[in-house]
Amino acid sequence: MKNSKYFSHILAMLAGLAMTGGMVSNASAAGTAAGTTISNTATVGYQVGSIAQTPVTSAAATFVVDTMIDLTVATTDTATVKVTPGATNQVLQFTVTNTGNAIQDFSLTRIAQNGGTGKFGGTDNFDATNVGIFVESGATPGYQPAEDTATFIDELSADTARTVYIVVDIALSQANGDISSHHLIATAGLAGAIGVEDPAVTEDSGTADNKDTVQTVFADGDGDGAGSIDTATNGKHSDQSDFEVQSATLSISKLSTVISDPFSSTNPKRIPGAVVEYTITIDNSTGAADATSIVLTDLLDTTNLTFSDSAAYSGNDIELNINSGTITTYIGTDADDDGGDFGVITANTLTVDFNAAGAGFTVPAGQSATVKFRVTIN
Ligand SMILES: [Ca+2]
Ligand SMILES: [Ca+2]
Ligand SMILES: [Ca+2]
Repeated sequence: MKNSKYFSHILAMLAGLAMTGGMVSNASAAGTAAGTTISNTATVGYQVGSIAQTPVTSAAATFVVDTMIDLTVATTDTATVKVTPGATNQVLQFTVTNTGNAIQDFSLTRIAQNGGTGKFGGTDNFDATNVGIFVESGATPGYQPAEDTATFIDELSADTARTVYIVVDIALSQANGDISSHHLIATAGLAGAIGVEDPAVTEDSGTADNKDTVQTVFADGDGDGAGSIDTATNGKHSDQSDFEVQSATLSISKLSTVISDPFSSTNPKRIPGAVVEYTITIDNSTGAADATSIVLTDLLDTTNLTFSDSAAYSGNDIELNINSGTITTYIGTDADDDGGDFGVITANTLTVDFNAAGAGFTVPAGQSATVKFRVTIN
């Protein structure tokens, strides 16, 4: 009987511990909310002469939970964001998470990396232009200039996050492989003024604990890990992401080969009456992006040369060969209804604009194209 009583007491204790464990796991990751009043009493039970006496209970010990400022800035980009020279509204994406225990505003600033290593390993070598920082409105995923217009995070609850964009333009002069790296810094602000950017929080590190007032403690980490962009426990956090320029790197070259002269087709020379073939090479072999809408023009020296209706290329006079395999040919001197002509679109000029619409042709990244045509020496 005594033993069973003892065991039931142990079971009750275990149940109590289990309940405590459950309460901890149900608490938010940010912990107990700032300003929560916690009040406890202590009780002692005792016996006198084997007779249980009325338990004695203390006065309540009451205090309020202080504000812990904590936040995490993290990019959601997993590699450099690829951009084209001249592109506008290019976006680096981050999340800002309130990991503290109270509602806060968060102000947003950017620091442009100046040289050194980018987030994803490249070396920063240029600054983007027309930089803005905007908060996702929640209306449509991704950055929409007309929708995502807020420039600070307003009244962010504990344990919640918002998406933030650094938005830039890329100068037309940037070259393939250029890197522009950016740090987003969020700074914890006060809260309460809805729709208004409240001032930055100051902490109460220099004052003694007052159990009856909500004091503020910074608990944030060092975002860049080097103490240069932000430091631990300064009410800020940061992360970094990079733009990488991907561009076509077009070069063009022009060579001539003599095909025949009026006297020899085995060892022809460049005498009057000789036929010469021009080969123009448009090279994008080192480019990282397709070169599109290419229109080739070549003003001929018609004092000394005559365009040849050679029919040398599948019965036509001009050949466009993309990546040594995709061949299109054109009649040279008819009206330009086929995408290649001599002297029709522009006098004395060879024009290859690909199709009847004049849309131009594409040389994909890593490839080249040649245009061939023949002339006779006057
Ligand atoms: Ca949006
Ligand atoms: Ca506010
Ligand atoms: Ca910090």
